Amino acid sequence: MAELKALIFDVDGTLADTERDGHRVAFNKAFADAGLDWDWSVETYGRLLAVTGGKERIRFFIDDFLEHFDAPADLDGFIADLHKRKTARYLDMLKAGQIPLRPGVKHLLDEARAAGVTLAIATTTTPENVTCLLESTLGPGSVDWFAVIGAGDVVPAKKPAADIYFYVMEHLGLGPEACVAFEDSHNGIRATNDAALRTIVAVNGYTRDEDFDGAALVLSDFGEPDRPFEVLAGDAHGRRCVDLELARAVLG
Ligand code: XBP
Ligand code: MG
Repeated sequence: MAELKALIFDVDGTLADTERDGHRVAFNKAFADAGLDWDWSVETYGRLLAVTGGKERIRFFIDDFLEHFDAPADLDGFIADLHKRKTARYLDMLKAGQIPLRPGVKHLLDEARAAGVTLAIATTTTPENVTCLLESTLGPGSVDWFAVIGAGDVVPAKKPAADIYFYVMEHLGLGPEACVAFEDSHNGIRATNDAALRTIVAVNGYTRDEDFDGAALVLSDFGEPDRPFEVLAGDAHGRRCVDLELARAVLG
């Protein structure tokens, strides 16, 4: 039996259900702030989520969704400015407490900390979004609960590339045999598959019908002792919520 040494968490859609009512709303506020008539509906945003990274997503929208767009000479600069505005709007939403952690997440984090199991984050989102989400939901100092936070542009290729997971394991000094990853999306499981990480998926409204081939377990959410998760695929080993016993069983 391998020894479980670390839990590696994706952020958006996994630690918190941030996309539909968080990032999407912040993007739309930024477009309005910039005087653009762009407005991403829930449905359009669901299609745009095929591309990870906010800057990359804006570019995808311009290239594939707009009939016509008079691109400025410095398109990268234009996109970077829009994304900066969006991040500011998103941070305001986090600071206002508008985005909670998903059920069962804090319970698992607390259990891991008490047991001395290392915590880490591997995400495509912007680093300050991570810091602000943790501090607004878990309080000051919670960023220090995580030994490594791999986020955003720290790697050349975002998910579904496995770069961010290799980055985090390298900085942890651990291999995939000692870690369990937590994801929410097809892009995420593609990344963990390529990093040879055993992965527990907690789906959300946008990702429920995606392909999670390779996941050790697919769940409705992390579950809580009094509100068990629903098992969508895989063996939950008789557990009712995601805990260290389940993570160890998944690691094998
Ligand atoms: C999800 C993403 C991010 C967010 C938006 O990241 O793809 O791009 O949608 O955040 P993950 P930014 O699931 O890996 O946490 O605008 O900061 O990219
Ligand atoms: Mg995610």
